[in-house]
Amino acid sequence: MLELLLAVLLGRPSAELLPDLVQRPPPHVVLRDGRLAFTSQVDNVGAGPIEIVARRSTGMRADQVVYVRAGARRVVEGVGRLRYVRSSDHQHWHLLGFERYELWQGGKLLVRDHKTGFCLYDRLSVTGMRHTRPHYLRDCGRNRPRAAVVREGISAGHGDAYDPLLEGQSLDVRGLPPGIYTLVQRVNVGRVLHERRYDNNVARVRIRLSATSVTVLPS
Ligand SMILES: [Ca+2]
Ligand SMILES: [Zn+2]
Repeated sequence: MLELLLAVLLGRPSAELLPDLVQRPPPHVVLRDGRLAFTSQVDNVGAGPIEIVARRSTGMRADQVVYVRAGARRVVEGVGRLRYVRSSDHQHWHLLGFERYELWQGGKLLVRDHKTGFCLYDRLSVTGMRHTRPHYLRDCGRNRPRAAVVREGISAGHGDAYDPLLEGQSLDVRGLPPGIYTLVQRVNVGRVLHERRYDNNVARVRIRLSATSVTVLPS
């Protein structure tokens, strides 16, 4: 607390351990049943976790917990909402709107995603960062639609990735003519989650789309 007070008084950089989310370009893009399906990966390369907590008493409003050195924390209220999702591969609480997917051509937005949200957890370690044990597990209040509290997040040095086979990891491209398009993936749209920086929150890959296949072009 004293350290934080001094940092404020002296105008030094914040003692807050802010996360820094990075949207990685998708290595896998496939065409399946008229849909462009893809991986998406978000790494946290910041000083602290991205942590979301939601309580039944506040209607599952998502609050962000920002950790401060010396064990203190600050809660940023109302950064989003959690929704309980039931489908073949999901039975847990999703943070809505964590990532967005778009298909562009010539400065024109053609298709947007309709994904139901994301369960954040420490799925993989970020290459080149200090290795720590996973803290946020793939739980997200699984099988607890009446949960009193749900906490999810991505630790610093960990990443979360989504498989193209999962529901919502695709865009409807039926009716689009063959050509070159840009697939855009964004994390933390609207900058509602507090981060160290935001300029690394978008990934763009150029793709060549034909009637039967898709190729990722070198950037
Ligand atoms: Ca960022
Ligand atoms: Zn899910």
